[in-house]
Amino acid sequence: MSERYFAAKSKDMNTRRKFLRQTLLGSLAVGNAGRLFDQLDINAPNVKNAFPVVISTWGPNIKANAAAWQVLSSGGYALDAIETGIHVPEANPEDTSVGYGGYPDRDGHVTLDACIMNEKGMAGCVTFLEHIMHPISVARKVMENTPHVIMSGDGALQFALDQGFKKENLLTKEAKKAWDLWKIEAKYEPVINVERHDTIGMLAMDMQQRLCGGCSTSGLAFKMHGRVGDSPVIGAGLFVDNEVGAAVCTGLGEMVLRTVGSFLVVEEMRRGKSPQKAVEIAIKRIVKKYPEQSKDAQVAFIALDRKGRHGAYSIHPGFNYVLYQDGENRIIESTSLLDK
Ligand code: SD4
Repeated sequence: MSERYFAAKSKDMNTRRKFLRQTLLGSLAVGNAGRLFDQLDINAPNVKNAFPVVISTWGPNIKANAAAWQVLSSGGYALDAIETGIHVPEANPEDTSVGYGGYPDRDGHVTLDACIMNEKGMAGCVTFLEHIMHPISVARKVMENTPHVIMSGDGALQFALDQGFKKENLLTKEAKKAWDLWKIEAKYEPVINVERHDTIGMLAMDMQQRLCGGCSTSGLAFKMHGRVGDSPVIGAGLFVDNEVGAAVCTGLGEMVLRTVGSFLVVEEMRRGKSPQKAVEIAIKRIVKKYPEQSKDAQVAFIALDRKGRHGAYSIHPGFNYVLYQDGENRIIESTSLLDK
C-alpha cells in the first residue's frame, strides 16, 4: 500500500473530522450525538489507519487476506473483499476443510456450508451443498436474489445451477485417500487444530466503514451425512452489526450452535466490551457450559469492531489468525483459555 494512499486518506479523515465536529452541535438537538462521537473515535487501535481492515481465521489464510485487501485498498466494497478472499481457500485443493479438496462426510460426500452478511444486516447462507466450488458466492446470491436467508441441500444446488454455477467433483484423490484410511477404524473424533488450516471466517471493513463478514467450510471431516455445523448459521458461526462490530468463529460447531457464539460476542461489544474482552467472554461461556467436551475440542472466535479494533481467543492453544491492517498482513498467535 503506497505512502501516497495513506497521506491522501488521512487528509480525507481530517476534512471529515472537521466536518463532523462542525455538525456535532447541530446534531445534539436531534439526539444523534453518540453516533457522531463514535465516528470521531476511529483511531482507537494503535495504528495510523484503522481501516480498511480484514481479519481471517487461521494463518494459511494469509493469501485470502491479501486477495481481500486488494479489493479494500482500491476503495472496494467490504462484501466484494469477503467473497474474493474466501474464494482462495475454496479453490485450493490442499485446504482440506474448505471447498474443493475438503474432506468428505462418512459416506464420501463433500458437503459444504457457507454464509455471508453485509453492513445492512442482510444475510445469505447455504448448507449441505454439494458439487459447487464457491459456496460463499452461492450464499451471496441467496442474499441478493431471493427473499430467503438459507437454502439447503438439493434445493441449494438447483438454485446454484440456475444462477449459472458449474457442477463439479470436489472430492480430490488425496481427500478420498484420507477417507479410505478413516474408514478402517471409522472413529468419529474431532481433532483439535487439525493441521492448523481450517474453516475460513473473514471479517472486513472498507474505507467507507462498511463492515461485512463471511464463512465457508466443508465442516467436520467424516461427519454424519446431513450434518450441518455452525458456520452457515447466522448468530452462531457469524454475526455482523454495522453499528457495533462483527464476529466469526472456527472449531467444533455443535458447541457454538448451542451457545449462539458470534451473536454473543457482538452483543458483548454492544454493551461496551472491547472485541478482545467480548471473545474471551464467549469462550469462557462455552467452557463453563461444556467443561467435559471442552477438554478435547477447539473453538476460537475473532472479532472486529467499527473502530477497527480486533480480538481473538480460543479454548486451546494453537489457534492463529491473520490481520491485514495499516498496510501489513500478519499472522498472529491467539491467546487461549486453557494451557497444554
Ligand atoms: C463446523 N465450525 O462445521 C465448523 C468446522 C470448523 O474448525 O470450523 N472447524 O463445525
